[in-house]
Amino acid sequence: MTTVLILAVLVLVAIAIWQMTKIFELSQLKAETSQIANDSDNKTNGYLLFAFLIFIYGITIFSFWKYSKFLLPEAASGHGEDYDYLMLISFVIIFIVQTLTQALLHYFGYKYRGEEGKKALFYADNDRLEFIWTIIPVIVLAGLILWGLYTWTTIMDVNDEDDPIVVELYAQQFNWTARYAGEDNVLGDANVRMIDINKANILGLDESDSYAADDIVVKELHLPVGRKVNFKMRSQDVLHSAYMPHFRAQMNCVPGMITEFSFTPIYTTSEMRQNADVRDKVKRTNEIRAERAANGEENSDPWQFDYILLCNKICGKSHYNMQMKIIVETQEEYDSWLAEQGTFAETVLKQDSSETAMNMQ
Ligand SMILES: [Cu+2]
Repeated sequence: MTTVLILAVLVLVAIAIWQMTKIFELSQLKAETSQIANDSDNKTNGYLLFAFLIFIYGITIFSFWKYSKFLLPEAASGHGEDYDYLMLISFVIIFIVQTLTQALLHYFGYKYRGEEGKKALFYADNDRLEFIWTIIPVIVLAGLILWGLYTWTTIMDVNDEDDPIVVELYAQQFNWTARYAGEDNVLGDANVRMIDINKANILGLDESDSYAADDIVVKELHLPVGRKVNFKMRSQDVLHSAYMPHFRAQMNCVPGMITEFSFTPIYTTSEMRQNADVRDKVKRTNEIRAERAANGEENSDPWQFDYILLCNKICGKSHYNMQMKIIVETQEEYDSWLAEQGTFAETVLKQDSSETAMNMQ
């Protein structure tokens, strides 16, 4: 009902404006009524171009001032700095070119506006000018692409140098599971066909593979700071994407194949919590949460920063909530945490052998 009323009011206002315009036109009968733009019209449009130019510059500056706080904080991985620098340089180049070309475009629009008696110059082409405005973008873009390719191949080079830890990230609708390779640092074979929910073999580890016995399956990812990690991604069902924004890392998880990504975390979780941008974000979030708490709304508990693994492929209805906490800590903290986790042999296989023993009795 309210919508109908609002629509009726809008229609009436539109009719009123139309009628008023007609009255205004009738009262101006003696004035110029030609549909052809005259010098004064062209000049007004020229000034409007400048007004639009100021508007786009203004909105750019406003967006930087208002929204740059939503960008990610400093990268927390070894390669993250190169990645961010490449993005920064690309942004700076786009920003400078955009500012200059828009100013020239609008200025020439004004300068060569239509004027009574002025005839446009017929100017077919100019090889030198065309060469200049072709070669400059070619050099800049080729430079950016080559630099980007170099950065890409460096980041994507997953190898066994520097004694990396091997961790599997297993994606399924709608959660993540991590598997550490254990003492031997080799992941045991696994296949979705070997999943046995009754024995809690949720990743389908091959029970006969000796490499699998010391594997450790967990629901929270712990990483030691300064140590390279080689991730191997698997998916149980559909395409997922392992996205760790603070480490500038993302890799698709594809059913039926193993994909890889490698990085070295350089700041522990507690160091990152001291980062100025992170503290600012936590403060802003907790102000909103305090307000929610005062109003008795949900999701009002104070929040503290943690690294996170998210799914970045829309994989189903609960995709938005497919995440896992990542804790980066010192080597000692990591070692003692890992020692507390049961291996595949201690959990699934042990249960298996005790069942067999019971059956034999
Ligand atoms: Cu997903």
